[in-house]
Amino acid sequence: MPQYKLTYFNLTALGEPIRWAFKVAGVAFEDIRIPREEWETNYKFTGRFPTQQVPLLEIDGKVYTQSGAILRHLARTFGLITGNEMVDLTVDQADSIVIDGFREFQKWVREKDPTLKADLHKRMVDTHLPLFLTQIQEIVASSGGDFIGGSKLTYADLSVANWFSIWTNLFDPDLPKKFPRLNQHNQTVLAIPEIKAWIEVRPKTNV
Ligand SMILES: N[C@@H](CCC(=O)N[C@@H](CS)C(=O)NCC(=O)O)C(=O)O
Repeated sequence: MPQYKLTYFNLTALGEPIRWAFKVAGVAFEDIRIPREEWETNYKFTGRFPTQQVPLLEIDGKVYTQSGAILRHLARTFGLITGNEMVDLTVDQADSIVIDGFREFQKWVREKDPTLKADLHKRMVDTHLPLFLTQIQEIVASSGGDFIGGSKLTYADLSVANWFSIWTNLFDPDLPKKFPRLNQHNQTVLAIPEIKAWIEVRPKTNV
């Protein structure tokens, strides 16, 4: 088995579905967490980060960036895809919708002006989340099983459940009521023994 080292901030966000993939597969990895306040001074511009961003995964010392590429690589390696081309298209689609949601979330995170930040928060609650979550809920509801790809757990279940929890906590506590099928999906994924056990011991963070 290769040696895996994941470098990210002390956050869930883009790093957490990658951590969950390791946990579900029972594969050891080093979980390196950079203190956010030291990022720009001590890390970002050192040449160690090809895109000057995280997450970054080292596999036997070779560096890979891009959370989606990393997650899909692990999914193929650990069997977190269905193997059916058409079903996996739906799986990729759900994950890509979540990443569109991440980009809107990131605009809100980065905004410093309080008025503009409040406006971005409202747009997330009123416009972006309903649009994105309606699409994902339809995919889950028509999958024919508990998961996005039917009865098989895939990497997109990890990213969807992670972001559904984050968005419920930070944007709209009514998401579980508004999206009952996605809430059920969230509960199913969070109850997977390896994920449940990890959530109990993982560092406590706001995001
Ligand atoms: N497309 C990249 C986006 C990575 C990204 O936006 N990372 C953020 C943290 S979530 C980051 O490194 N922020 C610090 C910076 O840009 O200086 C991916 O999916 O990995």
